[in-house]
This record gives sequence, structure tokens and C-alpha cells, in this order.
Amino acid sequence: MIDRVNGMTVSVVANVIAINRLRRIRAFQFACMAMLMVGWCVCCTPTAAQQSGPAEIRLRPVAEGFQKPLQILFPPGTHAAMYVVQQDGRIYRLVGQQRNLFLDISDRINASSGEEGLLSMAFEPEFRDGGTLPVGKKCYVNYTAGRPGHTVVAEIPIEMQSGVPTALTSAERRILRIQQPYRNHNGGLLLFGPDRKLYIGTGDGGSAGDPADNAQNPGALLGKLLRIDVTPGRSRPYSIPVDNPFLTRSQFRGEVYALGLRNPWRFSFDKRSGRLYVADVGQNRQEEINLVQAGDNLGWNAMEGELCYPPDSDCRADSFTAPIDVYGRDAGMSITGGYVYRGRELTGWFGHYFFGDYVTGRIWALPLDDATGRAAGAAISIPTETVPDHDLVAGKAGTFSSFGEDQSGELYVTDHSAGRVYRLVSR
Ligand SMILES: [Ca+2]
Ligand SMILES: [Ca+2]
Repeated sequence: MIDRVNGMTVSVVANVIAINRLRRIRAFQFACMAMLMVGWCVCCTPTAAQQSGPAEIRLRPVAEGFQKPLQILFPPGTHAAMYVVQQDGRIYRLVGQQRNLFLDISDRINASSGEEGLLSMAFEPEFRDGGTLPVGKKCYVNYTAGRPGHTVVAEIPIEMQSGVPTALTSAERRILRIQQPYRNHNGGLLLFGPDRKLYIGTGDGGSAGDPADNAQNPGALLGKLLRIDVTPGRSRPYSIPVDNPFLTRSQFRGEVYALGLRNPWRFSFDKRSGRLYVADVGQNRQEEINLVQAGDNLGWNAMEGELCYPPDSDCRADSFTAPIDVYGRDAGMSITGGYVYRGRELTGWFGHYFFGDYVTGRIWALPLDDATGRAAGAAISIPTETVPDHDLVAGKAGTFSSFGEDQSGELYVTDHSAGRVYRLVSR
């Protein structure tokens, strides 16, 4: 998301889109009024008839009033709590109508450009929200700080204050610091895998085209998916797992799990198969979804999606792991990776990989082959124009910055500019 596109920052693009949206809404309202006057109201007619097969999906608002939300978390436990991460450094905990400030590191982040700030949080796998909070539980945050900027991965203890879990931000322990040559492409997702290791997505450092070739440099932490153990090691504030794929390779940083990424904006583990899906934001031509295994080289900056980069180069495509799906500029400009759907509510969509585009506000579901985890057909467009109070004409519901998955496997999505959280529900 929030990517530099063809020399324009997305904030500019977003402004243009907002203006165009207003125009379209006014044009639409005018058209509706005209149609009502002649007694023909297509605006009131359902856009698609109920059919057999997969349930029609709509987005139901479940929480709003956030400032640039970009992650939603549902830790296990009896409280069914939802945590909403804001780019400005604050994280709110919601249980029913109750909303508490769980974490506030707005004092130490730098969020002065569109891709900086608090970019994600991860609870340690043993954390439970509800019942008696075990002593010594922690969360992990990824944020940008300082000028020139750098990425920080830090551990923060959780304690109970007035009966609710609260992050003790004064006791932050910094685990990893990565210098950022430019302000964009900071990746930023932290996620514990089924193996209890912490996966960290890093962007290529920024600018455009990866000018320092970080993504293909095995000795750089930029442009990678990293895998660490948060247990302090002898020489570092963390440990490198002994089964990391490049641990014995002399030119590689041992933290590297996969390389060749440009700006991995969201990845997830399928909760059923354990497979890892990584979305990577494209440069000029293609957005991509990758099924990633340890040691994969995902191609950037020799390739952009399925194409050589630059376009006229000889990129030796066979030496890289190809994405399982791509889309071009006709469909979007900045992919937001989501989840393989493992819930029950969306009949017919079980096993599809849901993802969206930050710029065009579209959502798709990619059918997957159960045996291989690869695409089993073309991505299916989900009609996001059903969102209330949004643009009903262009099919753009919002700026989708992240998907979330609750403990039942139901899916949610954040609208970055509207400050809302939606749940995907059957129509
Ligand atoms: Ca950067
Ligand atoms: Ca790639």
C-alpha cells in the first residue's frame, strides 16, 4: 500500500481519486434524481440476483473513528477482543462497545511520510485475551523512527491495568534496527508463524527500482522476509533459528528466509495448511501474490511479477520463484495481501485467498488448489460497491490497508482513509 507510483505519491493519487469520487457521487445522485422523476429507479434495484453457488459477499462496518488504521488483530482468549493498529503509533483494544488504548508509542515514531509510522504489531503466540493474564507476556512492534529514518523491531511487555491488558511502552526492548535509505518501501509486517518464529517483512529500502540492489543482495536485510527467534542470543538481542535456509552460506545474513522482495505489504499463514502467502507491491506494471518456501528468491529487482525488470532485460526468469498470481495496472497499483479463508460464514469461499488493492479499492478471492496451494483459476472480483456511504459508482469502497482474521477464520478489512473496520459477511 501507500506506494510511490509513477513519480506521484499515493497521497496525491488519493486526493485525485477523492475529487473524482465526489464528482462521480454527485453525478450519480443527479442521475438517480432524474431517474426517479421519470419513475425508473435502477438505483434501488439489487445489482445482481441471488444465485446458487458461492454466497454474495458484502462489507459490514464493525468499528470506526480510527486514524489511519492498518492492521486488525484477534488474539485467542475468552474476550473476543479486537485490536486495531493505527499508523500514528496507537493501538486500541475493543471488546463490544468498550474501547481502551492498549499501546501508545506516538512519542518515538516518525510517521511524517505515507509509508512510515507504526506498521504492525504481533502478540507472542501464548498471549490470551481473557481469563488470568499470565505474567511476562509480550507484544512486538515494527515502526519507523528518526531522521534519517530507520526501522525498529521492538518487544514490549504487557501488564494488566484496571482489568485490561496494556502495553508497558516504557519497558521497550529493541530487537532489531535497520537503516532506511529512503522513506518508502518499509515493509513492516511482524507475524509469528506456526513454528513460533517471528517473520519480518522488509521492503527494498525505497526510491524506485531498488537502486542499491538490496533485494538481491544476500548480505542486506532489506528486500527480504526475515525469520528470527525472539529469545535473546549471545551476541544479539534475538537468535537466528538453526534451520534458517541460508545459515551456512557465507555471503548471506542468517536471518534471511526469502529474498527478492520489493515491498511485501502483508503476508499470512494459511491456518489450515500452514502455507505462507506473501503479497509484493509492484513497481510499474504488476502486483503479485507469492506462495513462499524457505530459501525462495522471489525475483525483484530482476523481475516485476512475471515480467523482466527493466522490461527489455534478460532476467533469467527460471532462476526465480514465480508468483502464483499477478494483476496489472488495469486492476490496481498497490496490492494488500490478505488471508486464505477458513471460516464458515462465507459459503462457497472456503480455501480462497482474499486480497485487495489499496489504490483502486478492489477486493478479490483467488481460488487455490488444495493439494498444491497454487492458483486454481482466475481471481474473482468481490463487489465492494456494497459498502454504505461510499462511492456507489466506481466500485471503489475504500483504501484497504490490511485484512484481519478472527479466531473463527472470518475476515475483516481496514479502510485506511475512512478509519473504518469492515467484516466480510454474506449478503
Ligand atoms: Ca525505506
Ligand atoms: Ca516477485
